[in-house]
Amino acid sequence: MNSSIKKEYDAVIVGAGFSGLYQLYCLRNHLKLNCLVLEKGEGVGGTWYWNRYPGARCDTESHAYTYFFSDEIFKEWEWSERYPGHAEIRKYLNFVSEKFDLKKDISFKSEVIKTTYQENEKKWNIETSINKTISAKFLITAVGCISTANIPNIQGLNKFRGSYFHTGNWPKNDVNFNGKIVGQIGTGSTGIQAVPVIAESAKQLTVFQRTPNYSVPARNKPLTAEFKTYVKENYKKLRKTVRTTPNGHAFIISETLVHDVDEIERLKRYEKAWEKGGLQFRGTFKDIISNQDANKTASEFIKHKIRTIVKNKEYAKILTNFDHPYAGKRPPIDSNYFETYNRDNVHLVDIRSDPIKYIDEYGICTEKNYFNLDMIVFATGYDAMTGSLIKLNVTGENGLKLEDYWKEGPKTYLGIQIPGFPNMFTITGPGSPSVLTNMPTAIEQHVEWVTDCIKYMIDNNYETICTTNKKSDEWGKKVNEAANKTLLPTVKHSWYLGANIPGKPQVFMPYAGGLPVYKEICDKVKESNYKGFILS
Ligand code: NA7
Repeated sequence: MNSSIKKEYDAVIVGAGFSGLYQLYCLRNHLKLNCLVLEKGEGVGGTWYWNRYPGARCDTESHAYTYFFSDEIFKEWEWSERYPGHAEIRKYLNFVSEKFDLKKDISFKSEVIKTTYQENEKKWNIETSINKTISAKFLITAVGCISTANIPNIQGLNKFRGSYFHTGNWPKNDVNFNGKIVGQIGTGSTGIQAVPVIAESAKQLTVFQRTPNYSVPARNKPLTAEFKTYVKENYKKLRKTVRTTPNGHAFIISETLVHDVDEIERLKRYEKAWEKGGLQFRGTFKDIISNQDANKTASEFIKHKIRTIVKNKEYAKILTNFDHPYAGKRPPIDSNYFETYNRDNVHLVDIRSDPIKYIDEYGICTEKNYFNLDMIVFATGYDAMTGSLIKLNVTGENGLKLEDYWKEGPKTYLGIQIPGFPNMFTITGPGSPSVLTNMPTAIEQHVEWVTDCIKYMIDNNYETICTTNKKSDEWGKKVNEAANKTLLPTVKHSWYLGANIPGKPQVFMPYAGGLPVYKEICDKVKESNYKGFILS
């Protein structure tokens, strides 16, 4: 719809993933606002538009990784596997877009390059890569939390003669690993998904691991007809579950503490959870992510499993050389990750003890070795939570640049608004539960809150809404308090803290108090007619 873009809108939404699509639906269909979505990709999907790497799959179960706002969508759509693959997620979001005729209000291939608040007009000016500048009263960022790819600055990469890819920017056409000697850097959730698939076709795969990762089997499988029926019949119950569990998933976290049971019973429960597979392993006991001793029992259990699976003793040692607790980083789930190290064509390099020195025309040189490579896969993560917002090049009131305002780390109120940036709303922004939860659940809560807020403004003839530094400082303290009740801030290299990006300020970014508590806080703000915000 590029040619039909107007100059002015009530609201511009940046991003056509889960959050942008639902925000468009709410503002356009419920509030009857004139809206435009700007999307860099050529289609809907958001993060999933770009994540097409081998093995790319969501780690939330499909019956929870879904919109719950529409009975119709829920009844008509059927997921095929326990965990949805990237292509099926795009198919789902295309289905939703077509169902509600959303695409006519989305401008694809339109990257936002600059956004500036015009104080006199009380409007946002949004400049795009398609040479169109649009103005809008409301600016809503729906840019995703994990969407700005991080390729580490390794000396010599530009000289490499083979091809290299970041998993979060994967080419649309399949990359063929047949007969190739491949190097993969990174063993987070993504790397762990990619390794087994790449290993199947590559001639040789060498994995460069900096930090080992606890991973639990996903036990992905096609969904049975019975389960599909169960999901449809229990739609309301499932919706209630995802909206009332702390992490927005469809599983319940046990109320039992690790030391409430004896060792035999504990191992029995871990074994059962391991067999069932999935993220719910961390819900086996209530205190796994809050108590170091309790966590140790889960960590040791997983370490033992890895040692049992991996036959090469040296590899098993590298894969279990942990310096962080289980689930202190986002816990991956896998399909045959550790088993893959038993293949003859797969090798593991510990780059903590043998760091990468440089890349040259033909491969990767570490301090002790040289690896000839045809291809390099960077599964090296993202400038998470703030990267995609800063990339919008946002200037608020009094020429305040977001990049400068966040120099010491992100400051927001509720993760929804930033002082000095009126009428700008950040869906699943830093300071909200976001990445610690099932994203679509967190997204629906935010989108609905923002929609209600804009409706309140319209109904009461308010032109602008903005929060204050005082409120964002207070909220920052609450975010820290919540984090400090868990083991999450103890992890040195975590992207929750921004520690994976050199020079990025280290501030714990997501709200760890759980979705229901967070929702209650947001609801109270709404019921108080937006106390903590200045409406004018
Ligand atoms: P992650 O979880 O940030 O993992 C990135 C991996 O890349 C991790 O193993 C990093 O090691 C490694 N890495 C990052 N930078 C470097 C450098 N410079 N050298 C060597 N190794 C490096 O990203 P993912 O894409 O796996 O997952 C992100 C989220 O997407 C995930 O939580 C899901 O929600 C979906 P490190 O651990 O920092 O030592």
